[in-house]
Amino acid sequence: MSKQRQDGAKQEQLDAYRVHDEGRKLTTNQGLKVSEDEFSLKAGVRGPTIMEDFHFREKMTHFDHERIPERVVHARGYAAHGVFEVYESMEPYTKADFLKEKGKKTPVFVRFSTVAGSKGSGELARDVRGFATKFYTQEGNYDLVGNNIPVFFIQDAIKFPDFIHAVKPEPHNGIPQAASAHDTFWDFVAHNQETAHMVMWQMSDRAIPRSFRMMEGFGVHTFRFVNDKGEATFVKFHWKPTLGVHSTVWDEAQKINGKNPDFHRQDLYEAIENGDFPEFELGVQLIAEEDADSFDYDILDPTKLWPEEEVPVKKIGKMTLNRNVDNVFAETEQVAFHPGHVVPGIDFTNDPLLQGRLFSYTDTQLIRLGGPNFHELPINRPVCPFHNNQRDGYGRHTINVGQVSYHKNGLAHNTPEPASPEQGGYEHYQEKVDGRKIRARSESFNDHFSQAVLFWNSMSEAEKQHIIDAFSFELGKVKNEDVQQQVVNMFANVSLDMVQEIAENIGVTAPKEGGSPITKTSPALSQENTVKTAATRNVAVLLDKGFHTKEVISVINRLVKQGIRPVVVANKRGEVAGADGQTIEASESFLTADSVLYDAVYVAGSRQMSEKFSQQATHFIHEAFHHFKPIGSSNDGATLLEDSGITHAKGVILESSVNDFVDAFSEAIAIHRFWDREVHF
Ligand code: HDE
Repeated sequence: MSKQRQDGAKQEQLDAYRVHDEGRKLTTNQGLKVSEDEFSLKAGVRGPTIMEDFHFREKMTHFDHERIPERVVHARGYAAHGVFEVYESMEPYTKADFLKEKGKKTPVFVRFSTVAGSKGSGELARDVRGFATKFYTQEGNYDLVGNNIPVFFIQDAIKFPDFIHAVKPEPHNGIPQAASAHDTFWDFVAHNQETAHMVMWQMSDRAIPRSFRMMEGFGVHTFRFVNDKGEATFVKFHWKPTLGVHSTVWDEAQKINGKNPDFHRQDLYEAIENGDFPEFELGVQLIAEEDADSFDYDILDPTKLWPEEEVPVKKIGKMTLNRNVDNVFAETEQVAFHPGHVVPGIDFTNDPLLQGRLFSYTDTQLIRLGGPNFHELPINRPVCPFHNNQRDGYGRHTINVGQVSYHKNGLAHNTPEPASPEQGGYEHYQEKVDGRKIRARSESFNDHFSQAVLFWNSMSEAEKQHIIDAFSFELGKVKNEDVQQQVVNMFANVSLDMVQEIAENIGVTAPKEGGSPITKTSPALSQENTVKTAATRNVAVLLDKGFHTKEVISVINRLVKQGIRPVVVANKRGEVAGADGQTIEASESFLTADSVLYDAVYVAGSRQMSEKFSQQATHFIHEAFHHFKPIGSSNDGATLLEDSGITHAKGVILESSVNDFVDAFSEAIAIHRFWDREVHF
């Protein structure tokens, strides 16, 4: 284990709830020892089961009630514990205690998710990813409930049920699962053009991440920091992964969904078990109140981002995920996030999407977790004390002692805490609000395309091609031609070149007019400019009987030294003997492993490769090549690369010296993908 786990206040609290069942005698829930757990109580060995069998009834009843409703969105999720540590005090901007002191640590719990699919759906869907963080601060829980895309589809919460209905499986036939490639989603897009910017992101590589560990996170909305003096600053939150932002390719993603629908959760789980603790730096973009109107977009519009080149991201701390959950249901399923869980120093704005979320999240927990006491579930409990006059309800755990359950009272002397810095009561920012009641959208929210264009302009050629391919796939699955045409016409506002290619691919009329005069770019939006490192990447080592022992062992050891994870794949699992008789254990066979599950392929081969090995390895290499992955061989395996005709291509590494090979191969792994192979799907 490379790094030490730091268990804080939250883990100590959870310890009180953790139960270890190993070696324990079975009892009923009432503590009665049971003598038998395989046979129900019957009237005679071949007779009917009888009502009196309280043990059977208890066991079966509990089982019958095991399921709770899945989240209406973000049902498919996976979570981990960790710690957040402050780099730089934010005291000038916020009185939030957990951000005030350099070095201060706060326990966190993070749940990553897809949005549209149900609880058992494949994790490589083309979709937004949820990135929800609960900070267990000394002033109460603060939830930063964000996504991996910095903007959203709609501008007003009242449209959320419509949007989700449009993207979920169509109600008349329940198809398709976890996919936006169908008529109702695109019909919604065409009729709600505020979706344009977000749809560009969704059609980009951001929507098919390589790993939860390699995604950015965004608070999306504009929030407020409020300092001790009551002064406010507008703030947007970012999570920046230290491993950089990386994606899969769409053909690969679809195959992963079949080969390993748990690909993302397994990646997160194993990284944490291996001590490769995922890290994300917390960044803030700040805009002073007086500057709020000086941008060419409305800073309260959730379909707009603040380009990082204009409003820099200040990194203020780092989150390290260092502990897997013990029980997925108790922790990952029962965790209840809410953008309204704030602490003093963090406040809301009038973003109409955020305002609506403040209602929805408690409401949804009430149905999902079955009543108003979900805050008492171990994963949801704050680490600071909590007291009030709320009482009773389903599943109440707390035994509130005493006769008083009301405010104001003279008998118990429990009062609110004034909002002074010393006493710490929460005070809402005293924003002056004055207006007529009106159902309308501010005109300043009307520009739906400028930032969609900014995004498009900022993409590399490969990223642009992926967007065109994604649109062509998604619209290609749409059956209604009017919908296809409307979408193509709509996105002519972004780029004429883009839609002309899409139109051609799907067989509708290519718009002749459109495009945008905007030439601005934001390099931070392109994944080409992200952090590049080979650390924690997995490499399939394809090995056949009679391999060059010294060389292969040396390559494997050197890769491991660089933090890379080699996985040996052979014709069969188990020991594979090298040329000198020494063996290496293959943990996977060609039946259990698949090219799409690895970041790179090292073809170790052997001097006399078997027919079976050559065939399987060639297929493996072929797929890796078409997914633009690094492929390498130091010696024996080279013939397979030569036979595949790929040795001229970038990212195909052939070196006979082990040192040179490992250096070049790791560099290629860090680059991640070699897009200039010019292969399109
Ligand atoms: Fe959510 N969202 N959302 N959402 N959201 C939920 O709450 C909702 C939005 C996000 O891992 C639900 O507990 C409305 C934006 C995440 O448990 C629900 C609107 C962003 C998660 C809900 C939005 C998010 C949720 C369903 C439009 C990024 C998963 C289950 C106004 C900033 C949290 C639940 C977890 C979950 C409502 C839009 C992020 C129904 C009404 C924008 C990460 O309350």
